[in-house]
Amino acid sequence: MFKTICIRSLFFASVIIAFIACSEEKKKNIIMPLTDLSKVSLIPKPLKTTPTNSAFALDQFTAIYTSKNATGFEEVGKFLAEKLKNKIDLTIPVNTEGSNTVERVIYINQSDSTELDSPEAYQLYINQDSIIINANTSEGAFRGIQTLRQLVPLESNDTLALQKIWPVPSGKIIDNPNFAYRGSMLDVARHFFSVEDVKKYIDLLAYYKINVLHLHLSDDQGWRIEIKSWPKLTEIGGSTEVGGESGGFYTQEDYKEIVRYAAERYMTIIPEIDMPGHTNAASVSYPFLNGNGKTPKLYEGMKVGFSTFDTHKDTVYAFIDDVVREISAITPGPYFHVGGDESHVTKKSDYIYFINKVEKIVQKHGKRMIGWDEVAIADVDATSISQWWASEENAKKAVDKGMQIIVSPAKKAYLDMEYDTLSKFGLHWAAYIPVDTAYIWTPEEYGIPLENILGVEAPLWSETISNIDELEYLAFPRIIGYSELSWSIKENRNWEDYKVRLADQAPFLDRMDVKYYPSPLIDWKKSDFTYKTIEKD
Ligand code: TNX
Repeated sequence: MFKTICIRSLFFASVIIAFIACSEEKKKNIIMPLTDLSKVSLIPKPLKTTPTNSAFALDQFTAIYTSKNATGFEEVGKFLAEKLKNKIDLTIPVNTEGSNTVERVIYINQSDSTELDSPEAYQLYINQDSIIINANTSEGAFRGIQTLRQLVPLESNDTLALQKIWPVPSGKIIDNPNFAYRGSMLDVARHFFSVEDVKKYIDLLAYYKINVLHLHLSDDQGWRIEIKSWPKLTEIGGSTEVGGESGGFYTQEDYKEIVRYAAERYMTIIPEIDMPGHTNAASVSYPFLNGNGKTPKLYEGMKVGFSTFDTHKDTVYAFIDDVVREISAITPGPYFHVGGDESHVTKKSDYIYFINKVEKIVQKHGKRMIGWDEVAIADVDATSISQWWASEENAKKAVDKGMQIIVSPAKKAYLDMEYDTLSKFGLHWAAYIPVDTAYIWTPEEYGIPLENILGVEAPLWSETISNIDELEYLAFPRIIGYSELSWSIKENRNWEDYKVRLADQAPFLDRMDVKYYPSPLIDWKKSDFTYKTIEKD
């Protein structure tokens, strides 16, 4: 085994040297442009960037190689090739053997260097003739290639050179996320979003190194995931949505496809079944669940806080056990979100009793419980996680219990808040959140001790949005700022600098057909950057 690895490494090292020697010959007549790697509009901003002011000449003679014995690395190489094909229409082979047309390499290397001190860390070395991405894990390599995607200019040089060249600015990037949990939530309960819509959102989030998508799968207005042992949940509970349209739901196969697609992008899906409140759709489907003393009816409105499970029936916990078991079995990630917010018609003692019991059910099925900040009033374990959205008192209780906290303050991080009074969609019960307000705050200094912060999540509630264009209007560009707030260290975050880099995202967003909100605070760029190469006789 060791011998094979050595021979392979030697093979790749010699391949790189041979390419370099050979390409020096052919490239003589092209002068690469002066570049400055530290000025490229990367988001999220990397930990450390050192420019060397030259460029790698990406062209048709470039090939991608990956560490072959390292799990997932070849797939990361293929993902990069596919994305570059889409962006610049260049076909770059991955791990081709014995090709003599290859002059330059992008090498995605599994490295055990101790400098790579987290699974998502990577180093990117861009030289004239090689690009090397070092990472401990394929996850780190995946984050690294997102940076590389952002560095490749859309336009090739337009000089007299014989072949098109896309100069990639040279230098070194050392990068590592500030927080391990960098998320967004999508509410598919108030309005249903198709598997295709969710995949598009996942693609956009992954480009900005977001690694968690939390799906809010049930609420008063709809139940959105098939539970085989309780089929009426989707038959009845999935049949409508806010405004009275026809709703919808994911079959377990659909959900698995979302999970698979996310995993391919190193993103964890967190399922949420909100309870004991926000449960009208479940109670309409199976009225024995209902605990508010009324006859449940399908609900298409927006007000919340009127529903509750009956917290004293064993059959309710048997039902919850089935739901958690079926969903956990098709969820590879470590978390199960139980909601727990705004249970205004559940007595406090009943609420505590309920959360205590449900936490144990979640643990029995091998998951860590997450709940909105209210769950901290129950006797929850330190291993459970509180998602802080509103109450400082609850956040403090969670800290006292030693819990990890996901920072999602509604006044700063809610994607469904209107930008301003002219916003086409959104609510404003917490605040107006223009693009600068969304970015100018410091999760590290928001009242939670650093050691309790798991990360940052930006929830997108969907009462006012019913299709992907409307989703994009609220999420973009603000989610791009949240990616930086959770990935980049605070010393690297600065609004004046960020807003220029954000302006430079417009060509990407346009290419991806994202209907972002064109905030007047940003001087949006119309075209992508490029570098001119010069040809010499
Ligand atoms: C509060 S945030 C809710 C949701 C609503 C949202 C609208 C939270 C845990 N609960 O039920 O959709 O406000 O902004």
